Amino acid sequence: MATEEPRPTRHGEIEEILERKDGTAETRDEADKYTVVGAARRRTFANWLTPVEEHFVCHRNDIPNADADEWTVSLTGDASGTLSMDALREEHPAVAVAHTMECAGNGRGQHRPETGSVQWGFEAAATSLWTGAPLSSVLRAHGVDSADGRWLTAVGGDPSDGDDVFARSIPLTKAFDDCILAYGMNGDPLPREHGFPVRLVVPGWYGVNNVKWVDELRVADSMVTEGALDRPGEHAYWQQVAYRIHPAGVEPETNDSVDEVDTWDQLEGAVEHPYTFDANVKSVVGTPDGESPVEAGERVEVRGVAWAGDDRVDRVEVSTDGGETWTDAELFGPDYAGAWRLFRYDWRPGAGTHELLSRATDERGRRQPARISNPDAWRDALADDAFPWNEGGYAANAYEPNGVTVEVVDSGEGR
Ligand SMILES: Nc1nc2c(c(=O)[nH]1)N[C@H]1C(S)=C(S)[C@@H](COP(=O)(O)O)O[C@H]1N2
Ligand SMILES: [Mo]
Repeated sequence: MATEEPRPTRHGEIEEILERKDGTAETRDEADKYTVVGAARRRTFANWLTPVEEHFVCHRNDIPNADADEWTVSLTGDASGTLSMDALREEHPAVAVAHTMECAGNGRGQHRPETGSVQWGFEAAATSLWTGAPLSSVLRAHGVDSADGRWLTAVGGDPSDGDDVFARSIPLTKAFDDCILAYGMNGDPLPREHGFPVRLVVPGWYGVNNVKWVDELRVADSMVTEGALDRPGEHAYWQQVAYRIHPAGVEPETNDSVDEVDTWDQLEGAVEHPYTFDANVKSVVGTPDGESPVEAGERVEVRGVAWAGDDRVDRVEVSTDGGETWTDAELFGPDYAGAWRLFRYDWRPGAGTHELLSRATDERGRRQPARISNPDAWRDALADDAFPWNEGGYAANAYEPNGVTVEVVDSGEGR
């Protein structure tokens, strides 16, 4: 299957992206398949809005050479018709949504033993304001009025050479609720690596659900299964095989539908091999960034971001002693569904080396686990304050691996 093969052209793509986006750096991809760059500096996580220059990029096939005047989206299944980019802009309301995009593989590089593929630490998360048209408006205009337990499959127009078509399904309830077809990012036209001319934005859900270069939207009773689409190639790889959370050596079962889409509820047992839908609760400290020492006795603002997919962030705690003691941080700034929140904490450190950690709790009382388990633990890890090591390295939200070591010096200049 071509999905398993390296892609030599990705290196050229990465170089071009790094030239346009100087706040990003390449991440190790053992399989040499993906175009992957992530936030180059921890300080990206000290801001609510991520500049496009610092927003990670992740995709499998070459970026299509799209002409917006020619590009169309086919509505298929229970939907019908064709959507042009002109119609998308002129016949539907323009809206903006805030969305924290996190690659479901963010944190994969923290699994021991290693899992292969893209070795992300915490650099594959970012928040943008995406502009476009509500998916509900587009679906209604094309004959779909209600969710009715159905699914929306979005298909990417990235060239797949007849193999592994990039198709992902989300429940139609989510599609109607807050998803958009985006043509703008942070007020600018959508850059080509982020999905020009049109991508799906699914607020609060893992990056993989946010299909770039959309050329088909299909409404059906089932999520995408093999042979479900009217085109050559494999249709279900990205939905039913990749991006599933399971122990080593397991082939996940194919489902037509699942009742529980909250990723954490699935992990707790609602689905045998969970799908990566909404993001698990997580946080990252942005400052201090550990790159230069701070002064003893001065006020140091510990600042970062915390997110929880479809759920609200209820609490963020900060530790400045490697997890021995914890203090509540203050949440501040914008509070939009599907986007992260800023947190802050005033710290007056004494001289020495300090390990800073943050851990967030969502509105349903689910707190980030401390570490990633060993490969045998699977679901039992959850009772042991650990995230289940899984073969694909997905959805990890442990806090210990994201800590920052800060040197505090007494230069005699402080008070
Ligand atoms: N068509 C298409 N859409 C795609 C992908 C892809 O390979 N092809 N990659 C997905 C993954 S895995 C992620 S994490 C996000 C990343 O979005 P970004 O590159 O805009 O940050 O895009 C998603 N959408
Ligand atoms: Mo991803």
